[in-house]
Amino acid sequence: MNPSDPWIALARHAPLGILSDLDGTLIPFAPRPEEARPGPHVLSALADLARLPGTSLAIVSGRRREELDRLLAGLPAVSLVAEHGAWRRGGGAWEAAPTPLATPPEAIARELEALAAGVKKAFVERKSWSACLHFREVSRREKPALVVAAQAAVGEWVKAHPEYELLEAAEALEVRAIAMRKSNAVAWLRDRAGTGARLLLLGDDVTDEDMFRAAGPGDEPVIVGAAGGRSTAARWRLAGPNEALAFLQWLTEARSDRPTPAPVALPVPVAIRPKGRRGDAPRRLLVISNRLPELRSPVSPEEVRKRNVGGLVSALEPVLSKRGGMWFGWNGRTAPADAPPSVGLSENTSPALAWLELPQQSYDRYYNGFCNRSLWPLFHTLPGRARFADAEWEAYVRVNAMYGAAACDLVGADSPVWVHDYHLYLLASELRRLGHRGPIGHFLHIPFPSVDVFSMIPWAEQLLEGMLEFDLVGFHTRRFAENFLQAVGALSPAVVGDDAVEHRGRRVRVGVFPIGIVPEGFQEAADSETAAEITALLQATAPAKLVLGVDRLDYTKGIPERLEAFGRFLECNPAWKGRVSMVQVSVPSRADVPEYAEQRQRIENLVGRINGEHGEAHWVPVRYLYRSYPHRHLAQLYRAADVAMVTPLRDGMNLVAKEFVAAQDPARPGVLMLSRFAGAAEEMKEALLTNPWHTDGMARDLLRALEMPEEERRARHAKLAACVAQTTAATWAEGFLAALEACRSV
Ligand code: ADQ
Repeated sequence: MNPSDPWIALARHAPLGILSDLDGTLIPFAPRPEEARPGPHVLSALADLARLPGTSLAIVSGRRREELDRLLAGLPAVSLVAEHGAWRRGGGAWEAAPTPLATPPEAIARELEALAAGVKKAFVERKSWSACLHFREVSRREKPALVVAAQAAVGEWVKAHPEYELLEAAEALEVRAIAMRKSNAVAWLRDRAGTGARLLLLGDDVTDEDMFRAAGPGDEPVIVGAAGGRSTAARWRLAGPNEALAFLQWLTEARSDRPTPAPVALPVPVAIRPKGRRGDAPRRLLVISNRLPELRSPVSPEEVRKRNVGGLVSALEPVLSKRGGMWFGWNGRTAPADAPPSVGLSENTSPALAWLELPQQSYDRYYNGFCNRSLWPLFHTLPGRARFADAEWEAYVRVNAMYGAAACDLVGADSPVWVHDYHLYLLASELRRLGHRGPIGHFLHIPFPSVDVFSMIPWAEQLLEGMLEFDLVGFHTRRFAENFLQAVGALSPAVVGDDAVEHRGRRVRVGVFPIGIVPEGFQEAADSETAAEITALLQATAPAKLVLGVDRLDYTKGIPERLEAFGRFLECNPAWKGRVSMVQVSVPSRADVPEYAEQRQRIENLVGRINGEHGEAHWVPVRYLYRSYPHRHLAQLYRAADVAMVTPLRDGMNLVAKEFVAAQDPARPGVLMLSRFAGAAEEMKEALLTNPWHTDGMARDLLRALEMPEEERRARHAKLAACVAQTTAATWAEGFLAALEACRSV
């Protein structure tokens, strides 16, 4: 990837919002604020940028309204935000940001003015919700006494006015209303820019950090200058105001229809923040997964169709939002090969998010390589699909180290850390090495295979060593936990107990935590009025009975095997032709891994074959939808189905099975056909269990499901519904976290 690629992508994105500070960012500091002013080249660069279609440009500053009006006169297309967000003007007149504050800082402003009065070149700048004492030009002899006296006065005043804070800026000291932050301007500009906007945020000083922290995963926060040596929430850096201006000019060119301009000094990633600053980070739960969840709602029908869904997000997001804490993972974007990985933070989401951007080559080898083409198939006991490469294992080790380095100063050293899935097995040893003291837990969302299969991994021992650095290791089922304990017994010197392992003087707990869903959500959605597109789908299949498949498009989900069984069913039971239709909904997944593209092809061929062999003018046997649906729509499909075929070749749990049960009408429930090899089968024994490897058997089981008497369906459903209500997303997460916290006290 070319270093300019992310910037060209940003430049071409519409809508685009640009929010930039002025002093220190676009113009160099001057001894007195009134001496710093944007020159003609700055003004014309801003005018050119603001003129482009689909572009919203705003200048955000600590300065007063009148000053901004004066400095940026003649730029009507540029919006202005004054006094750190207290006032804003977008096109029309200035308006005040909504504020809950009653007391202006009048008294403390007078006190500071009294202090400044006796000191040459000290002065106080008053604003609506702040007062700032400037001492840039005060003599070295007088400065320390002035600063100490001012700090003491402000310290006292702030104690009585907790809605204010003391801010120590470069050569100035400011008392400012806490509510007046530049982050307000981020939300304001995002609204003005319109749905789907990405934002470019430029700033240089400590007040701009609020704006950087408010950046979302699609935004690009850029720090201009050295940030005074402090750590920054920005993800990119530009050397100074001249570079920032050149970059904005480049952006204007790149955003026009003209050929792509030669890159100027584009922003470079801010390296991982320096370590040793974690003393001030609070103790709070840190969740780490390979990829961050998409918390933002999809904004277009196209985004809804392609939305990346997964069981982990469905289960963890509601619990974590309620409990607080931070979620850390890859942001879905890659950086050039030679760039250091960078981290970003957003505190204004729920949960708070922190993200890592990985170098392209490491990502390819680690994620598409070792994770998806070695561990994923092998852990699903499909060794024929697994292959191993030294370079990919090395990338796995390297990327685990990058996650560790980036994660270790996000939270305090005593915080509990919950790591998810097979991507990050080496993370605990890395965090320990960097001084983390709190409990670290790991939960595996996919099956843990038998020791014979596990030991096919060339680095099986190293992986086990990594797993044994956690304090708690959790699995969906008893079977997977036992497989793990057997592997430890066979491949490591650790002493194995029933639910713990003793290793190098440490105790590693091993627990079973079956994941669940939020059942009420599916019940309520299924009860609500059916969405138009689901009604249309159901009308197309009526009056035939409906057999439903819903999965990520993944070879472990057994979709071709299921289609084969449906075809066999029609061959063996011709009387059912025209009386049953199958709907298979597959959400796109890992489309850049070749096996997944092949799988898609295979499914499409099979659907064509079955429809060609059995279809009639008035009846389509299989309808195949390669898309994602919102959960509300899925619930309505589940409710309408007579049979759900949830038939993975192997699966950690499988949440679709639980969602289907939760969405049924208890008076007339459909039948759940469930693979014996799904983790869910350990709990959901009242489902019609089936063997996805046996086409004839599955076809017979489908007949049994379609013909099952209502009384039997109701009895089975009642037991299944009780199980789904008992093991939920909340019991899973709370159970794991309670066990993790308990590790500390031992
Ligand atoms: P997944 O392999 O992603 O998760 P699963 O548990 O079935 O599998 O969860 C899939 C989720 O995606 C469900 O919430 C489902 O509703 C949703 N989904 C599937 N198809 C969809 C579609 N077409 N449109 C919209 N949503 C769709 C991994 C493991 C599983 C384990 C989970 C949780 O592989 O075994 O159950 O993690 O631990």
